[in-house]
Amino acid sequence: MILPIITYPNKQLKVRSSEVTSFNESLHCFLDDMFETMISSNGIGLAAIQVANPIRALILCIPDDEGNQTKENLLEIINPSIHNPKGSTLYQEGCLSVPGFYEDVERYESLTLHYQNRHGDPCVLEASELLAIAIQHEIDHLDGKLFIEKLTYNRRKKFEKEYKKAQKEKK
Ligand code: Y12
Ligand code: CO
Repeated sequence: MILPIITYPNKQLKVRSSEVTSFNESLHCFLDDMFETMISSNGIGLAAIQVANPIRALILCIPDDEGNQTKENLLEIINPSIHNPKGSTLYQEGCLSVPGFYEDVERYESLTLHYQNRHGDPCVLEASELLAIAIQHEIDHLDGKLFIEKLTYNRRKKFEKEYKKAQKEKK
């Protein structure tokens, strides 16, 4: 099932999501719905709060060399924590909850991720490049933060002006 994606400035996006404690059928169905929703919107990452569920779950599907996104390259990341962050990198980020806006954001270049999979098994992943950036972007969602909050004052002002204008034009 494709779920509606909440967009900025909806206040739900500011909520800090809660730890997942039940790794049951209902969680598995929800993760499947998140995948369908993300793929249907041309996304590569989605946090549960973006579809109005405040739990610490996110999915990532970085396209393979042929540009395909399949369940084979899907990561389902639950109750994540970042360890050993290193370096810094700039990348032009976008977000399904802030449609039509892309801006350079500074992130750690590499990190170690501790998380649980859909069965609650503990997992560890070494991440760099786009995967490390996407992980940080999605974990920020679990903490109620959007990438636009990392912009400088002037860039944020420019964003608010452009975004409001685009919203008006949509109506
Ligand atoms: C690097 C930086 C950020 C992330 C987080 C995941 N972000 C996305 O998946 C964003 C996808 C996106 C897709 C959109 O739709 C189309 O392009 C058709 C979009 O829509 C518009 O801009 C209108 C906006 C964002 C991962 C890695
Ligand atoms: Co996002």
